[in-house]
Amino acid sequence: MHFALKLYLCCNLFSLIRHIKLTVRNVYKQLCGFKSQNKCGFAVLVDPDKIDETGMRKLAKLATIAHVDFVLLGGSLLMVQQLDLCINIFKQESDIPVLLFPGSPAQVTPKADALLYLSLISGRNPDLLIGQHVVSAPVVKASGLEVISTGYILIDGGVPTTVSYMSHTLPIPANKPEIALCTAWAGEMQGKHIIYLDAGSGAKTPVNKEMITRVSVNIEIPLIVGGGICTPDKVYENAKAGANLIVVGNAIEKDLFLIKEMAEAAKRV
Ligand code: 1GP
Repeated sequence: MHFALKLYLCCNLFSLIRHIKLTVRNVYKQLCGFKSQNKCGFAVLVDPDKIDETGMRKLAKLATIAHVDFVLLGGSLLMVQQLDLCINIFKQESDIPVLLFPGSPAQVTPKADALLYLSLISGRNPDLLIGQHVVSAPVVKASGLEVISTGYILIDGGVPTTVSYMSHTLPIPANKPEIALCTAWAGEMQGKHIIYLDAGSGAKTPVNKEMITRVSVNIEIPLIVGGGICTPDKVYENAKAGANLIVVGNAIEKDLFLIKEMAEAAKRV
């Protein structure tokens, strides 16, 4: 074959592969797909401080087998600086997109696939509504990450959580779905791409299904739910109530083998 023709075919092939990769990696499109089809995906939250290399490899393999949709990476504090290392290890073992769920601007790295760009809209702490975003804007802009503007809403989970302490904010009472809905509406009208209802990591009481349904049926954007979810039944209940992505961290940290049952429970809806 003529050299120029070979080169042409080769370039086309590379651009096709790149196109497929970009399409597959479009996290927000996937979330919108869940919303429009009334489906629910499943994500595992990994705190880089609480996992070592062997654990990360094991998690990546189990998550792949269980068809987990996303891995969220981040924590309120990072004691050990091993975010990039975690992503590298995970990427060696799995194709699952990694989404940053940062506790601070220091947790932004271009190695991930997307960034949940969190605005704590249930709180009145200006630093977490806009302040830290301004400070981190140059790094985020240069990162090339898919940025997903997230209206982050903290719901009372029955115990004080790290996020409410660290953010100096009061969570919305669990029995006030109307406050959660108005907060979600405000976020949606401000242009947030998704809403995240979070009872906080390690919550005693997860977000209740009445609140999930109230918010889910009244907004057009995808809804993520997490915090204190410990059983596949609870995953199923929340998915049925209208969540488009369920996030579980602690329960899977304690028992990695819960991944499969939980991911299946979310997808049963
Ligand atoms: C916390 O929603 C996540 O932000 C997950 O919480 O660790 O309690 O599952 P858990």
